[in-house]
Amino acid sequence: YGYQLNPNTFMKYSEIVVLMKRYTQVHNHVTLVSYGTSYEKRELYAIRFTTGPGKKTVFVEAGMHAREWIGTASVMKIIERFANDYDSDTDIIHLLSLYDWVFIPCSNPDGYEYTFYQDRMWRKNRKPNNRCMGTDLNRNFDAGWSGEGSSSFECSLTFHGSRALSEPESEALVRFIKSAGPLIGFFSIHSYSQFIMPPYGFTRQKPKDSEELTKLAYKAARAITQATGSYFTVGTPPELLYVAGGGVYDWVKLKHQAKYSYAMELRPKHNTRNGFILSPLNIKPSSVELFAALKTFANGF
Ligand code: ING
Ligand code: ZN
Repeated sequence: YGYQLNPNTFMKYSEIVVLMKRYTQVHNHVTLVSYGTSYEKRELYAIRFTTGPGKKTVFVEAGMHAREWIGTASVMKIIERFANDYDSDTDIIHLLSLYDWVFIPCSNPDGYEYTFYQDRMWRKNRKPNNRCMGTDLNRNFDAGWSGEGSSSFECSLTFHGSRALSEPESEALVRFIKSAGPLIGFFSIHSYSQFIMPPYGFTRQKPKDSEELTKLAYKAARAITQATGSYFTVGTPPELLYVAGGGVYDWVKLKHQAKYSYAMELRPKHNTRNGFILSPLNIKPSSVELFAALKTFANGF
């Protein structure tokens, strides 16, 4: 039993919230956390799964960039599994025996909503600046903030904001991460390109444990290929894309001591044309890919 997602549609934020509330109502191992409010006064939600005290937390965040719908949808499918199958699915039972799990399916709900009704290609949040709307939330955190790969121009897609954590969505997320207890893993889910990216994004330098983190990323990439046949490339943002300061996963690695901090780019592959706009038929396989990766990571921490 349990509430089933329609596998064939991308949900609006209001539908996502309704579903998460239902999971909390019918399951004791599920808690919905309202961790703040967006600029347009939407509640920011995280959903936590736990089957007992004393465990470290794996934290998965998606939807920071409004147009990257597949991340939100894939995380919602995984949330559905953690909610409904916690006593029947041996994978879920095992993952919940290892760690507590926190998921944020949509950390930028104002932007996300805007992509449904106004501009499908919107990326930033929706707080106005003097000349243009919105800050790139993944350039607004306090790790290499305002450095290379971000823009001080308000109208840019990668505007870093007036100061680190100038935006209600990033400020609330940092406060919530700090309150979430010791993290073992952190995943920032984006699209697209099919990449698994160990830290860092803000510099070409590598953390001391880079080799270990990279090895585990290769293992996760192989698990994805076994699960669906898709290929994911492993490398840091500077190696595969560009240097980009102010990202949340760098902040978590650098300032919040979560050893295993990764960013992922989900379907479709790199250099696909219009890759943000993809058929909902991708939701199921993309969630299978993300799940295969998360499972491999959790077993390898
Ligand atoms: N890609 C990410 C971006 O924010 C990234 C890549 C992740 C850079 C983490 C730095 C840190 O640009 C997308 N598609 O948004
Ligand atoms: Zn993104």
